[in-house]
Amino acid sequence: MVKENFRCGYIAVVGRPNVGKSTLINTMIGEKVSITSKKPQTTRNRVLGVVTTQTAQFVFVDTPGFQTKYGNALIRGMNRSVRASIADTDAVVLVIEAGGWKPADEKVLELLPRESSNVILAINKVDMVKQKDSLLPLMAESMQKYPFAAIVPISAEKGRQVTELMAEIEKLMPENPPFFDPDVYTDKTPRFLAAETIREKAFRLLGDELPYGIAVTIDKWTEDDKKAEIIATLIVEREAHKGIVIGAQGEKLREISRLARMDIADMLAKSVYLEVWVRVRKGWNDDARALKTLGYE
Ligand SMILES: Nc1nc2c(ncn2[C@@H]2O[C@H](COP(=O)(O)OP(=O)(O)OP(=O)(O)O)[C@@H](O)[C@H]2O)c(=O)[nH]1
Ligand SMILES: [Mg+2]
Repeated sequence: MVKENFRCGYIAVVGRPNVGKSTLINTMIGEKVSITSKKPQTTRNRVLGVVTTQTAQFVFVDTPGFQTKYGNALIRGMNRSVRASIADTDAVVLVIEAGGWKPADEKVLELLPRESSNVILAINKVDMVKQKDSLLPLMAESMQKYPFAAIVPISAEKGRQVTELMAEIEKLMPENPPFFDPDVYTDKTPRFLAAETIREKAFRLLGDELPYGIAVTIDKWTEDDKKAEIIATLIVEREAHKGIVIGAQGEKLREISRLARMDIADMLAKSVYLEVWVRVRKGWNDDARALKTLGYE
């Protein structure tokens, strides 16, 4: 039985790269639906994270960090998906960092509809701020920039004030019956989440330059009640990158696989055998057809 006044809506979480959008969504959902890393441009696809309470069902849309610098086909597609998410959702949470507004944050602000009363500002990473009283001027400054429906300082990582943020979001959501089953928490398949987990480990373990040229495909997936056997390929852009990903005596690749296997085993709640290969595909991130086969649209 659906309660009267039940609310359900789509909420886009937007912001420049690396402000903590995916971390925030994972914290709100209480499950890992979106990979995170210290490096910008971690998220590439729109990912839904669903959480159902007694009174509402939140359908969060994680978006790639909005890029203003340079654009290959992958980045252009990522930016398109940010714009589309803003247009298609009932509410928007704009995330910035407690350090203050940056030019790249202002660019995201420009994407928002002028008159909307459905935008909330989340000021993230407050755990990094020593002077807590610097938050009040930042909140006042933010109100001058846009008529936010609410401004909530949070720490996505530490889970601070996240319940308060969700209460503010709930106020903006329309009355609707739930769109998803209450035990659904994402629209992504275990296959997609496994590929993303491998990409996350590569992102985290490799140097600064390499991750942007990395993609992952799942080539084989067999599963029974107790175990899963997965064969995947890490795709790199250049021949020279192959050796870096593999590392001396295969050390790097082994560590990427080991960490990914543990997370995937957790996710599937069964034992996992994971084999990861490395292959070169030149210029995949600027090639429309390659992007499509890799699941980036
Ligand atoms: N100290 C601190 N770090 C945080 C907090 N939230 C996120 N981070 C860190 O910020 C980095 C970026 O987090 P992500 O969630 O990947 O950021 P994102 O906005 O999704 O980034 P893109 O997908 O690249 O646009 C990671 O290293 C997180 O651990 C927070 O509340 N406090
Ligand atoms: Mg992200």
